[in-house]
Amino acid sequence: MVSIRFSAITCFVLALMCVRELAFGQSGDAPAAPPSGNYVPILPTDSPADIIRKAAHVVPSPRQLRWQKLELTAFFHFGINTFTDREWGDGKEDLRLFNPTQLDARQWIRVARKAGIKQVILTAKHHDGFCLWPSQYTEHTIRNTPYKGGHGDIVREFADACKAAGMGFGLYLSPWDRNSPFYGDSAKYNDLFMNWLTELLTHYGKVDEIWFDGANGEGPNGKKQVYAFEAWYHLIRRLQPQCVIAIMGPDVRWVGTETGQGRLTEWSVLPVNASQQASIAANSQKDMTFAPLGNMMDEDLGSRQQLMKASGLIWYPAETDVSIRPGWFYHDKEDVKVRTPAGLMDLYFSSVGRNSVLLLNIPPNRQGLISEADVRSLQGWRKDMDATFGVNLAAGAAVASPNGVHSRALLDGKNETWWTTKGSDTTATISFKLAGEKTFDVVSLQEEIGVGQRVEKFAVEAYTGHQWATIAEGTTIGYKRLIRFPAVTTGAVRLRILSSRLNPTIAEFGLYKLAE
Ligand code: FUL
Repeated sequence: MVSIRFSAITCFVLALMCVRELAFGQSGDAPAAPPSGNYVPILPTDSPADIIRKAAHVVPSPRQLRWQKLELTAFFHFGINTFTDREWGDGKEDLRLFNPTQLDARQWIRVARKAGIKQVILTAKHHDGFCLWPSQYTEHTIRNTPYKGGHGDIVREFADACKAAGMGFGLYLSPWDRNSPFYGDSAKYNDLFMNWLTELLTHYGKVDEIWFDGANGEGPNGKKQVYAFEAWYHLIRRLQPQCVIAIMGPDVRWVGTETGQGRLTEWSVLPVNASQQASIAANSQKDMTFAPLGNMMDEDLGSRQQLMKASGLIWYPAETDVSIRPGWFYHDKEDVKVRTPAGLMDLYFSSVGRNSVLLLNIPPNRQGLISEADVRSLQGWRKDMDATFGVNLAAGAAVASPNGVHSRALLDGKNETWWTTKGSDTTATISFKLAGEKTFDVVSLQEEIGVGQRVEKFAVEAYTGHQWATIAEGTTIGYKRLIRFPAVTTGAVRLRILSSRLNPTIAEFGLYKLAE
């Protein structure tokens, strides 16, 4: 039964592939609509070439694509730990300690928005079990704190502030719970968790992201809690179908560190094994609802070699979570350790610039506000970002690529239009005759991931008067690849695509000069 369904889907995917290739070969206009589907099964009869071809056609779901384009998202770690000066509470905290006297979620959102952040996530409940909303399923909530005389609801204030500002709204809900007496009694706790999720997904309007982390400490009496991830995913899909489920979830993958460093080679198409495939088959062929397996910290997740071992392929993009301070929660003593604007710029290059979304934690303080030190750094960073990326020095260049089509797309500022090659070419050289001599030290490359991730190796060269010199090179591009190098002054640049899984599709090309 399962294999019949797989074959039907495979035929459909292959048919779509054929339609697309014909469209590519025929004209230089924008190619036909891409195939849809962020999952494809591998059949025992597939050759290595078939597998690579399939990998090149796996695409993000609409919710994954929206999320990827956000580039910059933020975390707000706030809760009882803010008042106990701890990172992990034990669930026994005196709730009378929780009393942010000037809390203003609109200030958090203003600060984030001015920094260019497009979506934000609040720790509705961290490992200590304290709920920032007045849940009816536990007494360990904001209702039993002095905040607003027990009538406060910080999830509500946060949701309202997001909606008023047009900011994406997300919630972190820790599966690990050090307060609940049910934790470790798997069925009972999973029911409670479903109730919490239902409250959060039904009382606060549209939710754009739910973030589950993987911590799974021991319950009372040393019992191990087994999380009912699949039931939680189904609930989220039913109540908030547009919501991405991050980290311990099927839509967004943890990059594997908390240092802010993404991989130099970062594939968004990853292999799934037989048991994950069975889980996908049991649910639906198109929408993944399995908990991620495998070690997300491995350096190589998606190379050709990894794909050869797969039972199926999925679109599973990386998110880089990192804090603006050493800790996730606010601590006075870390006011002097806030990342500088230059440090934040480094994070941008090592996360967004490596085919990942940045999730930057900005923890509100005990007053319930983002501290001055963090605000200053974020403003300085934004100023540098605007000064750097405000003007594309490649704009107005004359573009030529002998085996390419739709060259105008490279400089039109639109991700949805793209350059590609004729026939079945997987290598190409695109030359840019700049509008005069320009000085730059950053190159920005973007693939149109709406049709898949394909480029495996590239080089950028500048003409130095006598010859072409390599100024940047790399492997994957994906949604965005940024590379810094010593400043170059030249009137001619070329991008060489040296290897690609299928016709490369480049959406945008940019040259920039870093702010002084
Ligand atoms: C981790 C947690 O243990 C940290 O406290 C923090 O919330 C981080 C984002 O995820 O797993």
